[in-house]
Amino acid sequence: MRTDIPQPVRLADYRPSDYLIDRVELDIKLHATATRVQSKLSLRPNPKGVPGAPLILDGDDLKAKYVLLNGAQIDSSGLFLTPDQLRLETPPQEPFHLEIETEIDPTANTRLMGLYRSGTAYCTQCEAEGFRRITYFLDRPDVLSVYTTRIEADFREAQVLLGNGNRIESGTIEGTGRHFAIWHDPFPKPCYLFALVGGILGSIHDRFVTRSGRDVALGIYVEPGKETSATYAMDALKRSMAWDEEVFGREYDLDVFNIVAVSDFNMGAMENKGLNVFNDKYVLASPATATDTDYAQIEAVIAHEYFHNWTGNRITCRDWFQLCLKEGLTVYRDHEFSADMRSRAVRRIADVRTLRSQQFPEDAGPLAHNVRPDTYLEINNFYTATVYEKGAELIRMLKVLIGDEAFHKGMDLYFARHDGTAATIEEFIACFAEAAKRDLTQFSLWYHQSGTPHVEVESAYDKQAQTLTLDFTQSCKPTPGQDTKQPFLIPIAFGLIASDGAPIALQAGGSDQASEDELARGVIELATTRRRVVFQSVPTRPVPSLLRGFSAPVRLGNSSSEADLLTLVAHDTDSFNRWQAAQTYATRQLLHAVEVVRSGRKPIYDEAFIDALLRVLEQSSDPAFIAQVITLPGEADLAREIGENVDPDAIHGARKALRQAIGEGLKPNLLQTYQALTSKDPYSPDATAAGRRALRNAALDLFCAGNPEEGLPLALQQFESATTMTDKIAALSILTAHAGPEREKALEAFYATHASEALVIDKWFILQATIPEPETLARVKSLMQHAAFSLHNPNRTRSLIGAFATGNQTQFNAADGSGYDFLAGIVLELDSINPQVAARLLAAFRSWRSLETKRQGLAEAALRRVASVSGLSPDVKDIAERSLG
Ligand code: 0A1
Ligand code: ZN
Repeated sequence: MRTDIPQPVRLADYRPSDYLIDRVELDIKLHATATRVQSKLSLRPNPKGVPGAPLILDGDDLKAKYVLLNGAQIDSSGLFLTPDQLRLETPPQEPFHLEIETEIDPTANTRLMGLYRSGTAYCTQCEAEGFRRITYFLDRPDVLSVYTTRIEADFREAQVLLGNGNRIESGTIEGTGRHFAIWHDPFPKPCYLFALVGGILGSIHDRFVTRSGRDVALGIYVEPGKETSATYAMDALKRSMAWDEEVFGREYDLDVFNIVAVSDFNMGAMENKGLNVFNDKYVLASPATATDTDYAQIEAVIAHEYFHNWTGNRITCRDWFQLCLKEGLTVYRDHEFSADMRSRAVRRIADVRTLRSQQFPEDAGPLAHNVRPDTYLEINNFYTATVYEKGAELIRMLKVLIGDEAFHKGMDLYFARHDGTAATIEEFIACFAEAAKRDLTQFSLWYHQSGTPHVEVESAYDKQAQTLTLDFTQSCKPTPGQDTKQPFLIPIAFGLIASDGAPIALQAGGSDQASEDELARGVIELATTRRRVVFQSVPTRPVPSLLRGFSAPVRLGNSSSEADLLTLVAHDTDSFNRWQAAQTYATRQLLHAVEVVRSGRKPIYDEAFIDALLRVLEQSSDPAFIAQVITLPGEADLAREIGENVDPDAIHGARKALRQAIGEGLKPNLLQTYQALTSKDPYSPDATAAGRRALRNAALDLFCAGNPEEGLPLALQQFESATTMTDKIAALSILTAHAGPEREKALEAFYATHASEALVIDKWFILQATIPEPETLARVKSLMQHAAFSLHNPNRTRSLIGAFATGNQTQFNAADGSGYDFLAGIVLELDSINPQVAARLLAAFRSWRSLETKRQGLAEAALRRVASVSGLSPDVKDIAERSLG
């Protein structure tokens, strides 16, 4: 354990390592409680380092058995060894060898970093700083080494032995019941990409021939008996490999690519070279256990980890401040992949929903940080929506700014120039500046300034002069450590449409012109605090469609009239903005209703909005898109829009009332949609079939909201007869939202059917944790006593505790502070088991300052209670202190 007070790490202090490790030979003898790790390192002074500097290897909770320098014992005055460090005072100044043996206990490893046990397997997680929990090392991403790993284990305990790279040897050790495998990875890599797996695992196998003819053996390893549930993941893997060749010209580079799914994992998955380790949630799927959303996520995560082979592994990060170099770029790539595999418009809407619900609150609260941070206390806390999701938006924006051709030229240059190295964001951007022949200095500010810019647009049409004037203003609120901001470079994709929906041709004029280039691309570049753009020869009053496709991660103040919003909903050629216009309209209605509810009155909703939804519902095209349009903004979305003095109960009340009004107003239409989309086809996870299910279930949900007496029996019928988990969980979620004996009966029946499927039971926990009723906290507490619950399993913890804290706005934010107290208590309990997961749970407090005063006080008290405990992990301490900062 690192018990000393954590010191901030600063980007400004970066200097190259004083030593390099060219080769690593590991010999690992797996044992449940006493695994032996022998490490032979070939080191040399780094020509870029300080000559004669001591060699300081990182450790974390290690027990050293012996250390040899060039084969000999080291004089005790020259070697300092603690569980957290190995320090050699005067290392040789020419190449030398170090041999170290450590003993580690994978069974006691509840933090799930380093070598640990999950089910019937041994596995590792080394990013960001887990390798130092296996052996002493230069645990930093800019030290790249070639690894050869020998793994030895009792055959009965681990029939499967996997490592990075290609397997070069294997055999049994006569008379011992043990066997071994030797893996060699020819590609130099940082230690965070090291992995090994040993265990009793089932597997499926396939092949992929790359376009230059490399025949790659693909394997997916899962808990025995679950093999058939890995076939969709295998299919997604092959499609990812083909797509990366086609779209980015990237081929796979080893003869083997293995994926292992484990049930205990802190995050989604990990891109270890040639040996990805996954949270089994992102591998296992069958129609009876996984929803359409699960299938889509599996496809995306499989692609994400595979794409890291180039963006992350072949080119890695110089230091952890550059995390977005691999993560933002790889998320961008997986988004594009999913858009190509499914409906681009629907994927874009889903991605923006995620950005707004996960990243915008981060940017608006005390945990706001740059996409490229410049200081951290605990790097584990920077695997955030800002680094990942906003990081991906920056890449997308870059492409909008410089165009597709220059973007791909820049990517090719990046791959060619930096392959085999550990790079920085500056080096990455330089490739695009060069390819586009454009100065990207102002664009780079996106990486260095936190906060979500706000763009206001005033639009004025002059009938006489036939001109349209658009006045843009940008601003950005202060964020921690950044009181003032320089103007961002904001690309605003746009178009003008007439009130009948016809597109209007663009002609700029006057002194406030949009450039020819801007008009041709349909993108206005807002680079200053204010900008006016005037369009000439506009024959009728147009409706501007702005920020098409969500061309920049900003909040757009929208002063369009309701009539204009309806024009956009009906006619915009940009599907994203059609959806957005409906969301904006709904949000406006709901924000007004929240005020009405707060003043103790009953909200009334505008018929025109409900009519607009009806017209969308009547279109027969793209059910998945229609499902998105009729799904109202969530409670957390509304809280974010309100921004201050938030009352979660009023938001819940307003939203419930609108859902009821829609359900009542569109009763026959919703029922008709529901009935028309019944399918007798065999299950297919493809986007079209999934889209039909999405619309059918969204219609049922609204129907039940307005007509529970007729709706609930339908939901019950669907629950009982469903052949897919999508339909079953949709029905159960409707039943769960209504108190009564049916709910409890349905929940019991669901548990009884799926008790042996951990991933399905996670859904059962989520549903119960998110019931918006005052009794829920007691239910959550009693579910913690359920045999199926364990704080040691991250998926379980997230399903019950995480879902309560982030998915139950009214009960987590209960006015008496009980939700806050509960979470604080759990975080403290979990901190000694798994600090990484504990810290993530604590981040649920990130928006506490936007609450109304009484809740603010209670949330602050709970955070202070956590912060005041001594002996906190750096992970939890960092989140607690920054949240209060
Ligand atoms: N690089 C992985 C994310 C990841 C980060 C840290 C982990 O440690 C517990 C695990 C995974 C990715 O982006 O997929
Ligand atoms: Zn990643």
